[in-house]
Amino acid sequence: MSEIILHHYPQSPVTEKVRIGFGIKGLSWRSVQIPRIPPKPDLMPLTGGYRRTPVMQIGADIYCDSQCILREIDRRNPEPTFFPGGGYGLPWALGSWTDNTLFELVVAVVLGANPDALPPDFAADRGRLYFGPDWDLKKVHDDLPHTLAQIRAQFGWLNDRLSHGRDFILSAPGLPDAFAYHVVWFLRGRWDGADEFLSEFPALEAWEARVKAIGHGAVSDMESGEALEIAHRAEPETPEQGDPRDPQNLVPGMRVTVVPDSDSGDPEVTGNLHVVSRDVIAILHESEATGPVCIHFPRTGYRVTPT
Ligand SMILES: N[C@@H](CCC(=O)N[C@@H](CS)C(=O)NCC(=O)O)C(=O)O
Repeated sequence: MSEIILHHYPQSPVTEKVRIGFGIKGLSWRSVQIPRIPPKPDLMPLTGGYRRTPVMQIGADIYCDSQCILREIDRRNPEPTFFPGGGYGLPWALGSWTDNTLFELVVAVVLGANPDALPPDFAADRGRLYFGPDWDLKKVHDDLPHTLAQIRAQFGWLNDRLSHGRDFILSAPGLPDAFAYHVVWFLRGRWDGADEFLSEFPALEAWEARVKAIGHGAVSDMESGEALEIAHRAEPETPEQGDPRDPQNLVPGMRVTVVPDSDSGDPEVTGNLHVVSRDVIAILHESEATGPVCIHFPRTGYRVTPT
């Protein structure tokens, strides 16, 4: 069976969510380190131009976005469950809160606390990605008291959930823990004021230590060239799949573009639809370095447009 290869870099908070997911499942995986800002020449042939972090590769199947990665990991490794105590469905909605509302607030603190200390190319890249074409980190900085008030109230919800004899958000480690943990990990690791700010939330801090102890599974490094060779040697293993109820009338074979549905300036990925379903879509794409690959995306948060 093909190995799990994760393309990422250590500082990536969204990847920390996935790494904890791998830890919950007790997986062995290979780690390919990619650059923090474009160009990412050994990633682009695999993803067709999708530039975000992380990306998972299994043979010639490529999974873009942490939501898609965690869903696939759960499909391939149902035990231990990501949904202990029968907590199905709702964790994805919780993830929508942590990944959007809460993550954006924490990004504002991390980038806005001391914008002059950021490397200019990094500030320009992330400024555009997270705050739109009119990004202005000075304004983000000036708004920090408001931003922190928003985070404080929302961390209070998590602290409350964890304050009544609960070790994890559900009855055992699960997807909601990975979702909530990555924003706390991000703030803790990248903002000088975090230790003081988080000390208001003892139950959250105790839970944070428990989630950290789960770890990342068993990881070993791989060079990016080897990952490209693996994709080249493999064939995509995902069978074609259509969905007669698709609201956009998308069908396999259609040529489409896929792009994050936000004002982030992310590049579009173009290919022929291979899988259409309620939760994910996948396209076939080809490059000289990889041959044919099947690139998977979540439906939520992504816009699919026939060309
Ligand atoms: N919705 C995406 C968001 C991924 C994301 O924004 N990741 C950050 C890093 S934590 C990123 O891509 N930054 C720009 C980059 O790595 O080029 C997911 O859940 O995977």
